[in-house]
Amino acid sequence: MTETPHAGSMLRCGKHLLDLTRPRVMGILNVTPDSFSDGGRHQRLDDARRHAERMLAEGADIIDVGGESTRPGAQPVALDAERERVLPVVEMLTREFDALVSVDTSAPQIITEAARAGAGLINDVRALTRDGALAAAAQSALPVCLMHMQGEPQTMQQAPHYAEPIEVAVIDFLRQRVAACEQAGIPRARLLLDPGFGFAKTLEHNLQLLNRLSALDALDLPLLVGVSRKRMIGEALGREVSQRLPGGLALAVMALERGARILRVHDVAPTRDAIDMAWAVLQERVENE
Ligand code: 9MG
Repeated sequence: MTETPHAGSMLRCGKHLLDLTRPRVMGILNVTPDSFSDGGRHQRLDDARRHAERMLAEGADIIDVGGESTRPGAQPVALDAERERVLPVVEMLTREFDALVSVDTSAPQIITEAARAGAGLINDVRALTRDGALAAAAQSALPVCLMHMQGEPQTMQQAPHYAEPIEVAVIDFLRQRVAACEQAGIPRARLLLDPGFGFAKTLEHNLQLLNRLSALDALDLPLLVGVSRKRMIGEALGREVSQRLPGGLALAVMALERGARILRVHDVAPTRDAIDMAWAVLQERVENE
């Protein structure tokens, strides 16, 4: 367990200040066609508003808005479609709820436009590797979550392989991306890291990575973890997506104990309770040992 807060435990996210000395919940708001009704722009915005309002009421600290599916096998999305899905939602959530909005994107244009629309955080599963993404993120002045992945969502689950132990591969990759960010003018104090559960990883890789998550302490940056409803739960327990909540809560608590400070989830209320309960136990250990 990470007992001392990171130097960067207060994260400036646009006009919001995120205190990472206690665990935070990031609620997932997918605005992809498979997640929302196709009843037109107003209907989509209404659906997004209702879903976000519920997650905020249940205790979400951040709403992560994404217009590109990154599930294994997913096709890339055209820039105009991503813009049309994401930007009105970011704008609405910041204006109507004053919410801390994160944008799940790899596109430099969306990074720039989302920052203008009020986003407070960039969540990039491609760790700013797209042409122009480093510069756009540097210019936005927003914090960035850099995630580990090998290849692209379309093909990443076709026999993922690592020459070294999985946590070593993840740490090496993230260390290189942190260096690239610093070179591009994004200071370490604006970075979060994510080991990328389910991204180019077998079940064995995912289980090992969770067991060895504390090894990422070597990078001394706050950790974000997403395990909610993921295939690793289905594979380990034989559960369909709709039956994966208990497995996801177990993984979230284990990730918290191994240093994660932001949990990216679909089910906000049960996750809030699970991690707040686990945190109370962990704090007792810190205070009384
Ligand atoms: C967009 N997205 C899907 N899964 C994710 C995960 O595990 N982490 C982050 N940062 N983003 C994710």
